[in-house]
Amino acid sequence: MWKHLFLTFLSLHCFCESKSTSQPNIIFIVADDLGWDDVSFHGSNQIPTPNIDQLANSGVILNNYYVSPICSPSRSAIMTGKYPIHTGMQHSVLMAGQPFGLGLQEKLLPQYLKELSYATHGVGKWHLGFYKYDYTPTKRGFDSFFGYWLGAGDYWDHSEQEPDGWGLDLRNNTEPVYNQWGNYRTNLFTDQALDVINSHNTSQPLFLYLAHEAVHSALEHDPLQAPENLIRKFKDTIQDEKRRIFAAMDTALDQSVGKVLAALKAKGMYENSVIVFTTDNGGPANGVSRNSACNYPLRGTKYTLWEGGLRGTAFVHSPLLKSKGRVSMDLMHLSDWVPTLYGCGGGNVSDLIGLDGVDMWPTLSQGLASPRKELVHNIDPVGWAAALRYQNWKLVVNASYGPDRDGWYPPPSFQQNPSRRLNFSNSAALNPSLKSAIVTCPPPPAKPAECGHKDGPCLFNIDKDPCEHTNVANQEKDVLEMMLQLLEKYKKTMVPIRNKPYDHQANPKFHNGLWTAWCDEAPSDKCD
Ligand SMILES: [Ca+2]
Repeated sequence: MWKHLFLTFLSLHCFCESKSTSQPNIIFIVADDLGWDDVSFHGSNQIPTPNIDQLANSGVILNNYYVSPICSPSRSAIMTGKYPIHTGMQHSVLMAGQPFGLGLQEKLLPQYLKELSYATHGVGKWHLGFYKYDYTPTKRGFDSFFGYWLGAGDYWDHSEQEPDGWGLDLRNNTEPVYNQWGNYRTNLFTDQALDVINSHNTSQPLFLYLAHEAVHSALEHDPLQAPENLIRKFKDTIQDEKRRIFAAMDTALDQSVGKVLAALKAKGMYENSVIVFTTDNGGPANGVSRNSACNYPLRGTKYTLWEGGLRGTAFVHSPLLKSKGRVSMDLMHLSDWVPTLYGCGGGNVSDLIGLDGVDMWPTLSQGLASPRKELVHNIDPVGWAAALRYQNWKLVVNASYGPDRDGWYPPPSFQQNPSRRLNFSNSAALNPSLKSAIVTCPPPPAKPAECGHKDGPCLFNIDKDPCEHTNVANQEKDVLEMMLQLLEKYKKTMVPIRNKPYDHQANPKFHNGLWTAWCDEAPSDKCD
């Protein structure tokens, strides 16, 4: 009877749009550490991303869309629909030997969608905990998972090296995978995603979460890895060797998007699919884990609360969108995906309780005004660096990261080539959405505004000054005061951080060369 009632409810619900007669497939593609200027739809003429551009330009480009500045917090927000300050994931990332993960009391996106009868498959990166098997993807709502549990790894041999160990990190569900040595990760994960699509029983809606490693750096001693044939494509156009290899990594990602689209079309699933593409954080253009990504002209890098760390490259594409081929400037946060996709999949969004995310589907599909007026970028109780938005205003406090991360970093080999804009004028003629997707700013100031502990809070008008050239805290004292009060309000809602000290028993040398759920396999006194 319950099943009958459920199906009756589904038949009455509009799903994403009335055009759809069945629940849409949801294809959620996450790029890792992809910068603002690493896709050509944002203006880069260094690295063409034609497959990504095609979907972005004929979908809705999200140009006022925010992610967390680092991996684990972003992924926790995608999965839970909550700010990291409300799940304990607001400080740093999860390192290999730390016995914690995203809390088991949290309900995750694949669990929400399973309630709506979706098949749920994960491919690629997890990075939300694995010290016990209960924290791994197939215990948390995914029917299947093929990928890695840590934050990064070698693209060819699938090992991950962290300060206290080096071992294999590749899993098929919970089983180690030993036979993919030499298979380039971006292609390997693409092939897995195509297998999911090709073998899918279309009587059921599909949720495919494809979280690439691309374009994250690999191991510290060999951070940039790409197939030689792709690197050669840029031998005449990008002089800087690191940026050239990065361009090849980016190209492999772009090709993956094209293959996924082709598979959806071949299977007859495309017309009823919603494709989301998002980076998890801005590019680490300078400083630690530099991968030669680029956020120019935005300020700052991955790890920082500047726009270069937070303003995410993203779009949504679907034949089900009513108003498409446009750039959305509606404020959006990646915690919005849970309610947006839950509603799109046939769920009643009013059933969702305790989320920070809001249902953005009417905004994305029809261009209706965004229900979101404010968002918390982060509040880190270790050092109290914090930033939040209220409409066009951005407050930044206790944030200072040094000259490698606080500035503006043009792409390596970049030259002020007039064709950069000319090219996009031409492209924009083909699609009027493209031109407004490009953020342009005057040349940056010689000295960035300082917003560290000793400097006092900063205030930026992001609409007028998206590149954070000018701190207007002294000119807009009422706004500043209002936002400081807003920050205090959010501070009171924070939960404690979940991070735990490193456990050396996690070292793969104790586990047959594997990063594994060591607290189940061989519990130490640091396992709770
Ligand atoms: Ca990342």
